Amino acid sequence: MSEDYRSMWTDLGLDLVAHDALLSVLGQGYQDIYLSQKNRPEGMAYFDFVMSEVHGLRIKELLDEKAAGRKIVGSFCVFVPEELVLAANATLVGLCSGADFATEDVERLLPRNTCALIKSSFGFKLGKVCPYLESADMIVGENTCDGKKKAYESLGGLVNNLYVMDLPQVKSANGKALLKAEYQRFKAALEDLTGVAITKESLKDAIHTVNAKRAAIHRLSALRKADPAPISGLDALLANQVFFYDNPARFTESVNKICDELEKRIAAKQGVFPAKTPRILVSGCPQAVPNWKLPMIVEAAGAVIVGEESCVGERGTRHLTDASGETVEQMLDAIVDRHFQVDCAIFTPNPDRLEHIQQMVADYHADGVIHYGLQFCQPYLMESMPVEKALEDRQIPCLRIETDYSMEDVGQLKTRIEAFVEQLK
Ligand code: BJ8
Repeated sequence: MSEDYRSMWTDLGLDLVAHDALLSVLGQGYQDIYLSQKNRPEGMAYFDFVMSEVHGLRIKELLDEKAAGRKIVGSFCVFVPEELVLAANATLVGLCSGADFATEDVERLLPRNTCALIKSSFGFKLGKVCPYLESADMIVGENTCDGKKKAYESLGGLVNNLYVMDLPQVKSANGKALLKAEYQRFKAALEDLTGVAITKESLKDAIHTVNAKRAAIHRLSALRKADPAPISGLDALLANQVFFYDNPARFTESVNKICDELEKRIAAKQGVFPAKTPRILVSGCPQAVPNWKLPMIVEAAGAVIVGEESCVGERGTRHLTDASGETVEQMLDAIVDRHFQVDCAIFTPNPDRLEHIQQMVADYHADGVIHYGLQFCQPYLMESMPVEKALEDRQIPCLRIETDYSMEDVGQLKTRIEAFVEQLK
């Protein structure tokens, strides 16, 4: 970190000892996993910098925004529309966490058999180590899976600014009407928080800003179709992770710069791995920073990850919002239309996800799929079985793994993934 941010962290109420421990694990993990990669695009230096300043400069920027009167909104789900947040003159940051912390304290509030993503978010709060959580003026929870919706009842007692959004579970007309009603309620809550009324001009601008971010990721994804792959799955995942908390315009510019570089690499047939390296699509639960366990194992086993069917990946970013509306109401409808296409496993039935996985296999020329399920995540573990069957019916190899954030199963995962990669060769 380029500056001493300790007084900033103290003011935010962080536990400096615990926070130092977290930063040192994060820094070491990043060093071992990311900085040891070979042949990375030069543009990844930006993301290395972002990661080195993830609790430093970015937090200072957010606090400067707050000092200038802007509000910070934290969220745990891609159903929280960034367009509305930006249009209300606030900044959205993702709060999902990818590391275990304060586990004993967490298990006094949540059952042991709760997924690692939920436990980790609680651990970051109870351990007082997350400056994003502590900077947020509003924290948005959502009624998606049972684990999240019940956990927010407890989280409400730990933070004083929790807003819970109700979400549909069925892709019906009623489901869509509920989403619209909830986005209208959220819009009113944001306007109340910021004191800024959302106008057609501010909403149109916000739609363009978020679409530009998504379009940059679409461009990056399209370049991953090339063989040899011009960027590792690890690096592409990092860009998808940083999507959730970087300044939007700067993020868009940085991803586009990497894409310019990747286009040249592709023209020169230059890859991070040799041509014909086995290509894998990862499908399933979101992988939040610093959860890099799976791509680290896959790419060390001699395969390359070419796409993520995940909310930290294509499920989260794949559709743009139609910006052609001329009224706030029309643009709100467009935001509903865009988000209602997200095929999270909380929906029942959820055939769109199955189709999307197969489409991604074809588009990214994947040789096989690894279905990534977090332990105790009923929606994705339940869907992993029909996903495996549908893929195998089409002779697409599929490996279902169920894991958590600990490193205890690395040896076992390595063995299974190496055997899977051998099968693809
Ligand atoms: S739209 S995937 S971001 S809910 S891993 S907490 S599902 S038990 S994260 Fe998600 Fe929104 Fe859906 Fe996407 Fe529950 Fe499963 Fe845990 Fe999960």
